[in-house]
Parts: sequence; C-alpha cells; structure tokens
Amino acid sequence: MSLREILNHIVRKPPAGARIIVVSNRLPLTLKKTEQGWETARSSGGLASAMNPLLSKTGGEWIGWAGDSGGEDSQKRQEIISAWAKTDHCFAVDLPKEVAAGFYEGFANQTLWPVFHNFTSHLRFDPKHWECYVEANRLFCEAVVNRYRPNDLIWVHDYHLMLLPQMLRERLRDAAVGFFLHIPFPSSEIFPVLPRREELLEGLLGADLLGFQTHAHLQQFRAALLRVLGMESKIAEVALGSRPVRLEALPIGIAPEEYTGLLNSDATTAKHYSDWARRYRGQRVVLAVDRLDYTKGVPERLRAYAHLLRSAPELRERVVLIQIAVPTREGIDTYQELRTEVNRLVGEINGQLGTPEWTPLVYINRSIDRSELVALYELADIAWVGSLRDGMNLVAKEYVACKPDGDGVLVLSEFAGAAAEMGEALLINPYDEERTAATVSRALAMDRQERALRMTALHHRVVRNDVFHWGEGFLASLEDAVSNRGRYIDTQPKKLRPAEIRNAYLHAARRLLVLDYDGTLVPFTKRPQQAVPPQAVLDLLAALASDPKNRVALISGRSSGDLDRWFGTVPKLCLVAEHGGEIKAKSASRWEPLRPHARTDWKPSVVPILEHFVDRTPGSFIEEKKYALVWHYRMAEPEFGEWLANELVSMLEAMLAETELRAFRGEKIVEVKPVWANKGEAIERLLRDYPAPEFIFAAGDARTDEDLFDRAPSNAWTVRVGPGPTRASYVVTDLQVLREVLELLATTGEVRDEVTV
Ligand code: ADQ
Repeated sequence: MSLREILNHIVRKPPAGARIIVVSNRLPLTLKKTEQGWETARSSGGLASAMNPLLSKTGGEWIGWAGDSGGEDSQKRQEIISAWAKTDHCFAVDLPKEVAAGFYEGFANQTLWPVFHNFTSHLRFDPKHWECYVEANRLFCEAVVNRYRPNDLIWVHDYHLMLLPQMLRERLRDAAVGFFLHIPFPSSEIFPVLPRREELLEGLLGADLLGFQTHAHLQQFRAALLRVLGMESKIAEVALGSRPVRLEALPIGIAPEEYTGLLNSDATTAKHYSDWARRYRGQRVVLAVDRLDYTKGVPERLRAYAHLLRSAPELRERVVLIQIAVPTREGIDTYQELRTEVNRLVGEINGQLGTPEWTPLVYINRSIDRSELVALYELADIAWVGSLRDGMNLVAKEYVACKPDGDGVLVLSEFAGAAAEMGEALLINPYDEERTAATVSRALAMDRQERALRMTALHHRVVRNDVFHWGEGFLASLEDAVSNRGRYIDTQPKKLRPAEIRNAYLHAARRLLVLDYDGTLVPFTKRPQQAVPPQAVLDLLAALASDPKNRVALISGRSSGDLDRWFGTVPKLCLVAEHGGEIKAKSASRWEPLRPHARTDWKPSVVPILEHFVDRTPGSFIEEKKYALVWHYRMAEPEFGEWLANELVSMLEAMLAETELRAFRGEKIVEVKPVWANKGEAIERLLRDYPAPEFIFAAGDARTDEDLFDRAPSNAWTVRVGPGPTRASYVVTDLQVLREVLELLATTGEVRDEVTV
C-alpha cells in the first residue's frame, strides 16, 4: 500500500457529495522558468501533504496563484496550467503583474506579516497595495465561485486571503466556508495599528469557522474584535445576528511518515548522514533551520551562540552550529538588511572564534533537499528554534519526528506556537541571549535519561497529532459549524403575536412577569435622571401587579435609590436594582444584596481609570452604584465614544481578569460590576421566591437582558425589544409594541371568556 493510499484510508470519510475546495495563496505546484522554458515544480510542504490525500479522497480541488505572471512564451505556460487542472485538480488564479506585486510583496508581506508578528517597526503601508490586496482577493473569489458546487466545503488558508470569506459569503450565501490562520494573531494593543483593520476583521467574519494555531491567538482575535469593532464574543463563537462564526484553536501538525520514511529506508538520506557524521565526528551538532525571515530570530541566535562560545571555552572545537537559512522575500528591503546582518555575524563568529581546524558555524544560505534535511535532523544533538514570533514552527516537529529513539534535545522559543504543546522542550526567550546561551549549554550537558524522557514524550505527541488529525479536525468542525447554523436559524426569535400570548396568559393561574425598564418601558434619555416614568407606565405596572395571579418584577440596571423614588409607590411590585445586585421583594421594606457580604472595596482602584476616560471624553460621566461603577458616554461624540469604550473595556478586561469583576458594554455605557450581579441570577432568585409559575414573561432590549433570556426556563415568553442578535424566543419592533402587549394583558387579565384560540 502506498503512503498516499494509507493516508487516504485514515482520512475521515466526508459526507456524501461533499468535496473540499482548498484555497491558498500558492498551489502545491509552481511554474518555474528554466533554460528549456516553463516547467512545473512540486512543493512538498506540510500543507500539500495534508491536503493532497483529503483532496484525492473527496475529489476536491485546489485553487491558488500560479506564481510568475508570465511573459514571452505564455502559450506554453497556459498549456502547463491547463494540464494542472486536468491531472492534479489544481486551478491557477492568474494575477496581473502589478496586482500580484501590490498584493503579495506589498500588503501581505510588508503590512500584514510584520504586524501579525508584532514587528510594527517594519510595517509599510501603501493604499495602492491595499487596492491590489482587495483585487487579488476578488480574483480568488471569482475563481472559487466558478468552481463551486453546492455542498462543497471551502477551506481558505492564511493571511493573504483575509477578505475572501466575506466575499464568498456575499456570492455564495449558504456555502460552508472555513478559514485557517497559519501565522499568529497579534495582541489587541498591536492589531489596531493595522491600516484597514475593520475590513480585515469583517472579511474574516464571513467564515463559518475560523481556526487558529493556539488558544492565545484565538483570544487575541476576540480581544481585537472587541476593541476594533466593539463586538463581544464567546470563547468559541461570535454571534452575528443570523449566523454564528465558530472559533477554534487547531494546532497544525506534520506528516511524520514523510520524514521517518526517509530516515528508515532512503539510500540518499543514509549517504548524506554518513557524510555529515564523518565530517563532524567528535563534535556535538546543534542545528537551526529557518526561512531567512526577521521573525525567525537568526541574528539573535548567532549572537547567543557567540556568547556561549565566549563564556564556555571548553566547548571550542567540540561543538558546531549548522544554520540553514532559505532565502525568502528578497525583493523587500528589510530582508536584504537581514541578510547583510547575518552575513556579517557569520563572518565575525568564524573569524573571531574559529581555529584552523575548527569552523564553529556552518552557514548554508539555500534550500536543501528533504533527504539532506532529514539526515541533518538525525545527526543533530540539539535543534535550536529561536523564533521571535511564529504561528507554529514546523521545524520543531520535524526534528522531533526524526528522533524515534528519543535521543536529542529541542531548544524552543516560547514565542513559537509550538511551545504551547511542546512543554518537554527546553524553552527560551530568544531576546535574552545570555540565558539562551545557558539553556543551550544545559542541553549539551543533559544526560541520556533526561533526554529520552523529554524526547519520547514529544515524539509520541508529534506522531499522534499529525497533519491528518489536524485536517480531519478542521473539516469536522466546519461541517459541525454549518449544521449548527441551521439550529441557530431555528432559534432566531419569532415575532410576538399578541393573540397567542394573551391566550397563554389568560389560561395561567400563576404568572411571573419580569420587565426591564430603560429601553423596554421608556425610551433612553440623554441624562439617566431624565427617564422619570410617565404616569401611564406606573398605572400599567400597578394594574399588572395588583392581579392576584401575578408576580411582577421590575429589573433594571438602575440604583435602588432611583427605583425606590420612582416605583416605591406601586403596590406589590418587586424591584431588582443594579442588574441583579440588589433585590426588594414584593411588599418588603428593605433592599438586600443578591449575594450576601458583597464587596465594594475594589471601587477606589477602578474610579481613577474611569476618571481618566471622563477627562478624555467631554460629555461623559461616572455613575456610582452600590455594587457597580458606570461610565456613561451617551452625550459624547458617537464615534469617539465607541472607540474609547472599546479601549476601556479591553483595558479593564486585562486588569480585572483575576477578580470577580467584569467590564460590560451596555447602551452607551461601560459598567464594572461583579459577575454574579446579573439578570440571570436575578430571575433564578425570583423563581426561588415564587416557584413554578405556569406563565413566565421576560422582556428587555439590551445585552444585559440576554442573561435574563438565557436563564429563564425554556417555556418562558422571552421577548427582545428592538433589533439585534438575541437569545430571546420572541421579538417586538419597539417599546411601543411591548407596551401595547402589556396593556392588552393588564386589561383583559380576568376575562377568561374572551379567549379565542
Ligand atoms: P513558515 O514561516 O514557512 O510557515 P515553518 O513552520 O518553520 O515556517 O515551516 C518551514 C518549512 O520549510 C519547514 O517544513 C522546513 O522543513 C522547511 N525548510 C526550512 N528551511 C529549509 C531549507 N533550508 N531547505 C528546505 N526546507 C526548509 C508558516 C508559519 C508557521 C507555521 C506554518 C504552518 O509562519 O508558523 O508553522 O506556516 O502552519
């Protein structure tokens, strides 16, 4: 059985009829211009190894950029491209030369790449490059739309194509679209630096599933959504009105057999191994393999190595560092500068520290064959991965795959995604050259037993969590996300029909009505104190509360003082203040906190932060409640207010992470309060005091009311007032309609005979 067949075997069987369309910047095939004319070169990267078996199993297709944009003998080029479509199911997107340059070397690699790797100083932005990026994504979109058949699963890869999911959503409304980001997602401090950040996030949100290499990257994406778009999300989902976007951390793996196969039974690999082993007999071999990219930390590694040699003279003539560095993106200035710096360091180390018999650093500045690479992995006592930032880093996993005997040490940067799942490696901070040198020295001195213990655990994990496991996991999640989409649509709220609810109301002998105040019974006002209840609202509440079959609770974000002043005179009305912070039960004279011994000693540390925001935002102010602090910015300039609110919430989230406090966005407010003070807790408390009502009605208009809808029993009439995503079962267009419904209930409460079904 060939490797491909074995892999096909283990790949999860896709649902009948579902094909995969893989979309990535580059195809696994590239056009190469040689002296004989155009030729096809095959890439055997991890992505190609993962996708090929999945594609051949499902009859899927791969869409990507053909590479070189052509020239004189373009007819031959076109012939090759047509052959790819027939024999390899690879469909080339042709990008005009200027579009390709602005898209790839421009926006993708000089704007997105540095920012996503935290190198904001390398950021270059040209609005023309952005236009090329949009155009290239559009051309990819056309290509996908042309190839798409209903039920296909579209899998888009990486930062080159961040606009594509939304473009596809607009053209193929029901298509299953997944996106995987191979590089890290930057922190919410850094992401906003990115020109066109809103469009990029919106582009991604067209997908059904967004996959990241680590949980940390996923969390940073969520933080960026909040900060840039003011959009809240759950740990694994962004709710977008009618459609959820699933978020998942799915670390990519390698195809271990592609390495172990060569290791065990390839003559060329064995030959390379014996040549290298002979050459470095008596020396410990430390290996580094990178694209020559500033994110990979090559100069930092060379400086740390020089430090090691200077501080440990006993290592001289007994160790060699083999640094393989594949040239990459050479048309970009930063990469030229990096190349010059690395050349200088190589010369300096060998010139200053070498001897006639010993070259401490072997520098190979080209791509090497897989067989040579595997021989080097086999030979190396230590692999040194020093990325300053990296989505995953496959070299770490490839080295481990080549150590089935458990002998070898992996020194790994904590800033590579791989560190999240390779804890048995010796972790380094590559910026700390002194300690990095000490760690490499420790790796060199590590005894056989410890090496075996660490390497065996790593090896098992790399073999188990291979690239097929990753591919299957992604596709399974994508299908699941799409089938949940149906359930999500089913759970979209229905329009509230007054006759229907009136009927249910009249038939119930025991009823609970839970009503929000601002935005639900009265409109918002510029100043919270202006929202005094009109007499009609007081009369309505009094009528409902006076019905002996009813328990009515007004549940609001306002303070107990406000509620007492405005509603204290309505008999039998139960009041809940501060979103569930305090409760005044029916006919009670005193307020009590929802949680006993609730603390307020956190306020002095939060007030100065809110004051700082008041200083920056004319028209905004702080409201102090018993258990909460609120920053109101209704009177502030709208866009500036929203922007600052996002910033405030992001800042508070980080600061309050370890406490029971949280920062919540509301209607033109940011509120800091304990997590337990919410309307969900409040309805549960109301139901404890008044158990098993036959009819439950809960209405609200804002995010805080979602807790109420979430925790209300499943048979409750939960009603959202106004538009927006909601977990309520029903919706009414505005508060006027809600008032009419409540009036209908209040006035017809006792007239059973009128019921018409
Ligand atoms: P890359 O930045 O390209 O990938 P990496 O994960 O290290 O980084 O993959 C590099 C690949 O190139 C490895 O398979 C390696 O063996 C090969 N390679 C490196 N130097 C070579 C040389 N001189 N000769 C031949 N082959 C060489 C992006 C992200 C990563 C993420 C991957 C996959 O930046 O963080 O791990 O995608 O998701």
